[in-house]
Amino acid sequence: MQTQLFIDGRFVPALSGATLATLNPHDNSEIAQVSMAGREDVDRAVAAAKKAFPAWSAMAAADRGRLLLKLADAIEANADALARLESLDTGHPIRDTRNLDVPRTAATFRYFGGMADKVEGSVIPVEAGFLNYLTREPVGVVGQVVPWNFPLMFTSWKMAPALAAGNCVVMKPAELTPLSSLAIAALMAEVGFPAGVVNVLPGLGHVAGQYIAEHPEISKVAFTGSTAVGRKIVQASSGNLKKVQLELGGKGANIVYGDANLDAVVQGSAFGIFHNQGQACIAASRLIVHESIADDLLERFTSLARSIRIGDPLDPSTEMGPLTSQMHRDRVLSYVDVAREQGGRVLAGGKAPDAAALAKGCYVEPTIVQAKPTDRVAQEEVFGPFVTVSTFRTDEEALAIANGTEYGLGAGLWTRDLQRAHLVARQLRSGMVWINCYKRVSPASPFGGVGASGYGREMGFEVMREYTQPKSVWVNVDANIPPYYPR
Ligand code: TAP
Repeated sequence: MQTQLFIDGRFVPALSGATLATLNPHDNSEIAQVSMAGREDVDRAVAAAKKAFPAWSAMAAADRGRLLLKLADAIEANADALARLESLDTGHPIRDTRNLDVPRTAATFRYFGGMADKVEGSVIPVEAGFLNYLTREPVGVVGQVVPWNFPLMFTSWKMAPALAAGNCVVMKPAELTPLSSLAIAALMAEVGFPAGVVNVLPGLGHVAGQYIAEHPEISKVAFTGSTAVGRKIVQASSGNLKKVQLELGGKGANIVYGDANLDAVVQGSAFGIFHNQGQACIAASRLIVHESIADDLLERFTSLARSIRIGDPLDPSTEMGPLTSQMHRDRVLSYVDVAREQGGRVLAGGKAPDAAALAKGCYVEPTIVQAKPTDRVAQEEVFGPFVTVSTFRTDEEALAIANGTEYGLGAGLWTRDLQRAHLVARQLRSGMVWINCYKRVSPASPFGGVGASGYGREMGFEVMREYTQPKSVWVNVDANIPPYYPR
């Protein structure tokens, strides 16, 4: 297990010698002491990335792609160890890290390995006598700041497209969960990525993260995390006007119409909110139900929530693990009081589990709260296994509730009515919409939001636009046409 900073192809201690413990959220025991980067370490990493950039960006795109494909193979070859490390550090159940996080991480590196040599330019029809063509060039050194909820997967979401496009990377994982990004860095060194192309700097957000956003030699910063820090990133980036890409919070609307298949709704909604203990920006955190089916649906949904097996993330039978930190668990539980103060009714959960074996960990029971759409718990991102339920009578009312927060990341709807499904999908103020499913993601499909959920898109070809800049080239190709505007 690597616990030092990864700079210029090597693991090195922070210049200050500072380290911080990373904890196992199952029992809050220490897993390891991890080096914490200071500003001077960010400078070292940026210098290494800058040095590596000319050769990396000039390398044949297919060769960059080949390295990403080799990395995907190496991730699969080390799948069990990576899954275990991620479960230890984050609290995700091992069945999820093994079956979802690790395969999705490999799939993302593989998808962008294939993408590397497909980023084409275009020829633009301008006036006679001139050829105008457009190429896409890498941005340069890019800074990336990632959160603690899916650290392994987000390492691939951030790094893979940036590298495929020919950029060099300085990435800061969250202080709570640095281990899987360091493990990926070690695999990158093993499969032959040139030194300096990728640098991974565990560190504190307000120190290393802030300096990455400010750094005058970083040309772009890509951030995933809270809306509050997203705003700070924008401000910090203004010094050298770097490109900014923000994937921020969400408050996912999950609308269930009266004609929906309730078996599918119950299963899909439980996955939407309880997977990864609800610590997902696209969590289905607001269940919005037609009044005609509300009683039936809530009975089934609460009974499923109560049956979820909570326990040690390393136990293969565990369906829900602990939240990733004690502080975050306390924050999530504090929202139960907030709900009650505004008249909310707790239908399930609302507390830590009683089991003595879980007493030292950051556990919260799956929690369902009936609340008004304007209540704080239905407006603010709780980021836990915490879903609000409200009812509606008309389609207009459902849409108004769904669009009634500052966020606009993911939203879902369940109906058998095809026309309504597409009409509502068009009217939802949201970067992603799921019809009769929830929380589907793919490296091929653009991911991102509007409003307080940020801007820019990850994944698909869209993200290649984020990690490149267009260059327009004019060529005078006709000797009979004056190369200047006639006077
Ligand atoms: P954030 O504070 O937003 O942390 C995300 C990342 O930003 C971490 O790497 C963090 O470093 C870093 N960071 C913190 N302050 C920074 C600054 N001034 N400049 C640059 N980087 C900075 O999220 P959190 O505190 O971990 O969670 C708070 C809430 O944010 C959650 O409850 C949830 O609502 C939301 N959240 C959303 C997402 C997604 S996927 N949209 C993910 C996580 C959290 P440190 O690790 O050192 O703090």
